[in-house]
Amino acid sequence: MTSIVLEGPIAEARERTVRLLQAIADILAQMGTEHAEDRRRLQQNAADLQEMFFLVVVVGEFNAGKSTFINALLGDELLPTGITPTTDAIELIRWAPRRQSEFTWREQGVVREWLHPNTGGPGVVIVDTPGTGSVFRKHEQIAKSFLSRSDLVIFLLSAKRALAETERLYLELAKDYGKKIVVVINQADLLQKHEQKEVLAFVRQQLHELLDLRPEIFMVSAKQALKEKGGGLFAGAAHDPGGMNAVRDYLRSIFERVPPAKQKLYAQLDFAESMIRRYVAALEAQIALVRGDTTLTENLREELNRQAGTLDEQLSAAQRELDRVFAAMRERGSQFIRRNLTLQRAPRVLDREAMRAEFEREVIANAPDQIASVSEQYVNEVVDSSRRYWRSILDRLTALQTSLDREIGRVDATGYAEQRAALQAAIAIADAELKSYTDDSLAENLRQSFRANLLGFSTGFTAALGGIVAVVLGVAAHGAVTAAVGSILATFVVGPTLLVGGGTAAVLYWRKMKRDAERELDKRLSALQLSYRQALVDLTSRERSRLLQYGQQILSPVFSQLSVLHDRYTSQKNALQEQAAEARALRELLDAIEIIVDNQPQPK
Ligand SMILES: Nc1nc2c(ncn2[C@@H]2O[C@H](COP(=O)(O)OP(=O)(O)OP(=O)(O)O)[C@@H](O)[C@H]2O)c(=O)[nH]1
Ligand SMILES: [Mg+2]
Repeated sequence: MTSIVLEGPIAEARERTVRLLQAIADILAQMGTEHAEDRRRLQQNAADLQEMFFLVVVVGEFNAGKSTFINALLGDELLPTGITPTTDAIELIRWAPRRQSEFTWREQGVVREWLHPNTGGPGVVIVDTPGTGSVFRKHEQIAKSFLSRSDLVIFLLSAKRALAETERLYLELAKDYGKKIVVVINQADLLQKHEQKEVLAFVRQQLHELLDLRPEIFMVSAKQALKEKGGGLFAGAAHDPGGMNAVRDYLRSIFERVPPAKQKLYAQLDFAESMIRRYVAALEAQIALVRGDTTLTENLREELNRQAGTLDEQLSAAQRELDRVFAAMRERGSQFIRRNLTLQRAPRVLDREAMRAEFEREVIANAPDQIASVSEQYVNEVVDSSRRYWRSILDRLTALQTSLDREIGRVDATGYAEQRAALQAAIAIADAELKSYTDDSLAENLRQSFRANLLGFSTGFTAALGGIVAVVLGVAAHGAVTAAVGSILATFVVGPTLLVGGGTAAVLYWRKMKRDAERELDKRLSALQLSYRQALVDLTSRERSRLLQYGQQILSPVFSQLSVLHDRYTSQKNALQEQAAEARALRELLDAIEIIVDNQPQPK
């Protein structure tokens, strides 16, 4: 015996739908803990589809013989039966390849679960309920919820009792739920043949008049049938004194009518697809967010590069200023040489201290202040622009963080936690950088090194000048001639002889000496000027590399976090889209399954 519900294309579609729902649940599990509720629903639906694909619920007054009837269907005395109200919880008999004689609590004290191979096939569940009107109706709500989920309601009446009020209410409820209802009149053995006919006619009339129902009605003796022990739902007994074979045949025909099964699968596909749509949209929002963050971070990096470039202009302006100061000093220096390197004044030149004082007053003059002000101004510009820069970096990072925080509630908190940590590290470093500019060590260092260089220059040059003159006059004490003027000394070594000779030669000699002195001055000033320029360049490149280093080392983790997130979300989205394709394929499979149109009268 076959059943379309349990074998063939519907069974295949059911298996694939179960896998589809589980696959979506697995993807949600990867997406974080906050989707637990949806995941649970998906898993629940998958389990229902697998285990409770076809739900047959038996209801009726206590003692009508519901449990006995189910045992007769199974051909096995599985459920307890008794003359007093017996069934005190909902009994759920699930298909399994092997009988299990012990039940387990599916829901403690409320729903018992049995496993039996004769329910009809995998996915078919038979549900026994405490009798209507019995003392065990405390599980009313749960009984009703099974009724609402059922695919077939078997209404069991006792042949000895008229339709009770509670039964009528239950029938009405099942009818309202739009359920397929079968009525079974049990305990037929207690009646004579002609009485059976009368009862049947009476029940048929009552159902019609009171409830406007025209269901299939069977008359059986579950007690007798059970004695025969037919081999289960689809294995009718050869000898059938209880009349159960007719019920079995009918149930099988119901199972073969696919529409309810197809509709169930369609409903699950709708459910799966709406889940997929919802989560794909969420992932797309997350991907867009990551892209936005990536753009923000990229802008930051560009700003870093731009910032490193902006100092160039200030640097060359400062250098031009320095050059002007040095040009003026050079001019004053050559005047100083012209004025002092004469025969008359030569002896004065030898007074080193006086010469140095005069040189500092006339040549160096206010150059130190000018240089200090140029360098200070430049340092200030560097500091200002760096401060501005770090401030704007901080602002942007904070904006990024705020946008993250706002989105975290909506999206994947786990993924963003890592991203946020990287960002916070970057913020802390930018903040420390910004604060480091509050003491002006940068300016002070530069100022001090400039001043020291300039004083060294002044002493050095006057010593050199004195050396030149001393050599010329032939009075040079060897100790006075510093190593610094060694090269000049060589030029002037013949001086005294020429001076004694006097005349044009002497004049020419003085000219040459002045030229040499000017050259010496120029050489020294150029070296000094170069060292100042270099100091500014060094300062600038130190700043620049600080910024670039930040860009590489600090922003990189933020970047790599973002790309990790981007990849993760994209692969999750792809996985969901694969499942969407599977759902579409399943829908086509279902569409193609031929259905047997159910011509049986339907309730309602
Ligand atoms: N004569 C006769 N007795 C039956 C038949 N079916 C059940 N009984 C008896 O009726 C009594 C009640 O049977 P159960 O199967 O426990 O009835 P139930 O509807 O499950 O009752 P609750 O669980 O209390 O709601 C038991 O003593 C059964 O032996 C039948 O076809 N003929
Ligand atoms: Mg019972």
